[in-house]
Amino acid sequence: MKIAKIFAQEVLDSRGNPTVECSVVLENDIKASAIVPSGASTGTYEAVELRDGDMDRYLGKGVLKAIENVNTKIAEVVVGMDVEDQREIDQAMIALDGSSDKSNLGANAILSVSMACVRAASLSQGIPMYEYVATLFGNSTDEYEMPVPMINVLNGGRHANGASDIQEYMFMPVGASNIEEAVRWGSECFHHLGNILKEMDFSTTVGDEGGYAPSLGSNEKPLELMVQAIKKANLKAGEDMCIGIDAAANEFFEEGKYELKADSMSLSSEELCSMYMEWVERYPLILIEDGFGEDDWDGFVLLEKRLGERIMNVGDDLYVTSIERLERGIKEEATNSILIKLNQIGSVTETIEVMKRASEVGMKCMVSHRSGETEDTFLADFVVGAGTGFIKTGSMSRSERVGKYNRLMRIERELG
Ligand code: 2PG
Ligand code: MG
Repeated sequence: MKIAKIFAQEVLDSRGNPTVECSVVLENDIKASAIVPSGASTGTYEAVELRDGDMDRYLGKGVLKAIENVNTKIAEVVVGMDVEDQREIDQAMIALDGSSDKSNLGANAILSVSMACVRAASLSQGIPMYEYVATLFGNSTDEYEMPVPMINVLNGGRHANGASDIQEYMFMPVGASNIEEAVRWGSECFHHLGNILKEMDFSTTVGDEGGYAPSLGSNEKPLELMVQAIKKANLKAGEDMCIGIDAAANEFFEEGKYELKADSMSLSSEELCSMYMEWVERYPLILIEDGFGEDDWDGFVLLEKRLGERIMNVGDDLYVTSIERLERGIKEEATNSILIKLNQIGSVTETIEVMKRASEVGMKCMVSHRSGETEDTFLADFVVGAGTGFIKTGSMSRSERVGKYNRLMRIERELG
């Protein structure tokens, strides 16, 4: 079905900052919209999120230029195209932009159109979006693999001022038999953790991704409290429920050292790697994301050599969902897993390309939200269609996070 019209508008993300919502109208009058999210601990090599820089509007964070680009330049190229030609649509926008980092039109402008087209095409075909996404991946539409959620219950780093240096501590219900059980276990552990914090007189206010953000005075303490919460929930730590962390180590890498303020420690890559190894011995820690800074390839390689057989060693800022950086990671055997964020690269087609390449070489893909999220649950359908097994979408609080879990449970019920 041909695209009759596209238009964008400014809406707010979960931090109250402007972001781009795009609507696509087809010639059969079907209309669909999508909203792009926005990160805080962004990697240097991410595609460019176009912001107006006009300090009189939203402290410079307005996205009116990106919206103008959708409504004029992109509309001129995309209107009249077949909405099911996702690759052609994305390629046309990439060519129109002409830069290597989407800095002309803005990755936020391009991705909003790209995502809205996926949703419009699925509506036009009268199928659920996850099914349409499965066809984009070339996956079977008879069987679906539901993802293991990575539930970020303790927020630190750039997502919670004054909390841990490590950005995220996540429950991973690996032993749950389905999403409904995984979500219930996650919620129960989250609330037990809250009670433990309360009893210890720590704050239970939440950070950007809905996890608690207490000042525990140590980066290790959260792991200990999470194990307590797992036990309180009558689950087996390491079997039913495991733990993952996103160090987002780039954010505490200063002049060649990893500065862990909560522990008053300044560590080399090697020392940091040893710290992770101790944690893996002591806790049911099965995943470490961005254990090192985005240019510290040696750090990742070291961790991969030492722990690659035991844990998921995930690159996020390291790869920024870019095929070039992924190829380097494959060559150097830097990690065994990759975090996937649509807005790091800026189009659905390029995201799929990266995920397929990673899967081809046996790497695991974790599809991820951003810390500035929206009510759009695109990600839930996307991960089910992709069938790559993991979704990272925040805590069991705040609707922009829980919305994705709710959508996953609805999909599961729909699939029976
Ligand atoms: C991350 C993300 C999402 P941000 O580092 O993985 O949790 O954070 O969106 O701020 O980059
Ligand atoms: Mg990360």
